[in-house]
Amino acid sequence: MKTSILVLSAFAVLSMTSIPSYAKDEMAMPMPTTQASTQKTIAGKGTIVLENKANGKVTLQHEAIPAIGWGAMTMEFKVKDKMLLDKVKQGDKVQFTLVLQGQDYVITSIK
Ligand SMILES: [Cu+2]
Repeated sequence: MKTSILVLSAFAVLSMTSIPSYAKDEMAMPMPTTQASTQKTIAGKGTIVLENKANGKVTLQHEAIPAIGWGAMTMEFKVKDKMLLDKVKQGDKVQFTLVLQGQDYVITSIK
């Protein structure tokens, strides 16, 4: 008797926590859930070490990005559109956003 009450309340807690988050996702993005999770935007801050507009790449010394478990580091990113690099130059302090594209995080905005 006690056990079944425990199981029932555990189930109730699970459904209470999972249903609202699904509902929220659907309201925010009218996309399939699988698509939505890969298109999640991550925000970061950093300094431009080297911009390589010709190749659509930029090397950033970025601060920690806890959302994806990264510490601070210097690394090269691809940019989604080379035009994004028009308004930035070496040494600029920037804020940027990333989305996961395949295996790589690609910069979708930088300023
Ligand atoms: Cu990094």
